[in-house]
Amino acid sequence: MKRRSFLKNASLTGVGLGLGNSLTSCLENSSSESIDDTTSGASLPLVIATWDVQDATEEAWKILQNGGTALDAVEQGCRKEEANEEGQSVGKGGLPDQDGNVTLDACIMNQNGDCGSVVFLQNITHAVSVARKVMEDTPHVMLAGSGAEKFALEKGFKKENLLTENSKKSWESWKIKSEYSPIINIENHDTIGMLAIDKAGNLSGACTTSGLAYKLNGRVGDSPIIGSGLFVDNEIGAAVATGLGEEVVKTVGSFLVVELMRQGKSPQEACEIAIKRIVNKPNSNYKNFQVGYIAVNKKGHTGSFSIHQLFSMTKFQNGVSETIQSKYFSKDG
Ligand code: SD4
Repeated sequence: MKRRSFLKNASLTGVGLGLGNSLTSCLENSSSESIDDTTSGASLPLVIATWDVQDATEEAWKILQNGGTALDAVEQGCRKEEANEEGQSVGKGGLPDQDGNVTLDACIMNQNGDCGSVVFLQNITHAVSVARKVMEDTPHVMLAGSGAEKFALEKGFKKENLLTENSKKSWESWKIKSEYSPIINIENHDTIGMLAIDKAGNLSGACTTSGLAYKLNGRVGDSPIIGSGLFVDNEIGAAVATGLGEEVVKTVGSFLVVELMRQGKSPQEACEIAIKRIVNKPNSNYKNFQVGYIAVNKKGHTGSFSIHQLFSMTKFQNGVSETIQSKYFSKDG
């Protein structure tokens, strides 16, 4: 699997690397995807996901095509990515925190507005499925750390060492300088966020990640936080985020995108406004970090937008998979 790279670094203080590229495309030049201009419904079912994740969306599509639920589709799609050891920011093989611990964040949300989430989960590959169990088998929304792990083991999940040799080597090279300048998104690996509408017209979403590489031990990002990393409202639509989680949390990004759609914005417009909300904050350091959103509305119209270039969305619809380059805000790339 090949994904688009966008390299953005960020430090704990929000200072990161310069962008390095001189790029011209910007919001002013961009037009919304044509599908968003339509008033009629798009063909259903469909699934969209952050990045170029053909294998994961294909997995989800198979379920949708056979009449399965959006919930099963997003779970199975995300699991595909969690099991991919080459992906260094999701599931097994994810890059560890500063102390060498792989800690996972994930959440899932269904058409009834039910949700489940796990944060700081260790030793279990399929965090998204543990999140689903939290949603379905407990009276809670979120389980953390050792409690989440204990719960997963009780539910029959397998205990595994998630730190692969490859990721261990990357961590060991990082430790030489121990500078907190983690790569948020680069060729090959990223958080996966997935949204689907099934044949019955119901929406669900999921998001799973090992979070920022070399984060502080105990750090939790946006991905497992309902409303920030993911939000689904079966009446309106759904949204999911990727990028520097702290910035998404501060603006409750995915909920914002869905609420904008409730107010009549297209998915594309909603993603653009939510990105601008981050960019336009006083003293925003947006040149040094990336955030991207994807969204779908109840009619099946989709949108995506990011701060910087090279964010993409994979869409599987009508049996065809397509990777769509996201429009982006920054004139600098
Ligand atoms: C986080 N949002 O933990 C995740 C990381 C991510 O692309 O999406 N990286 O902040």
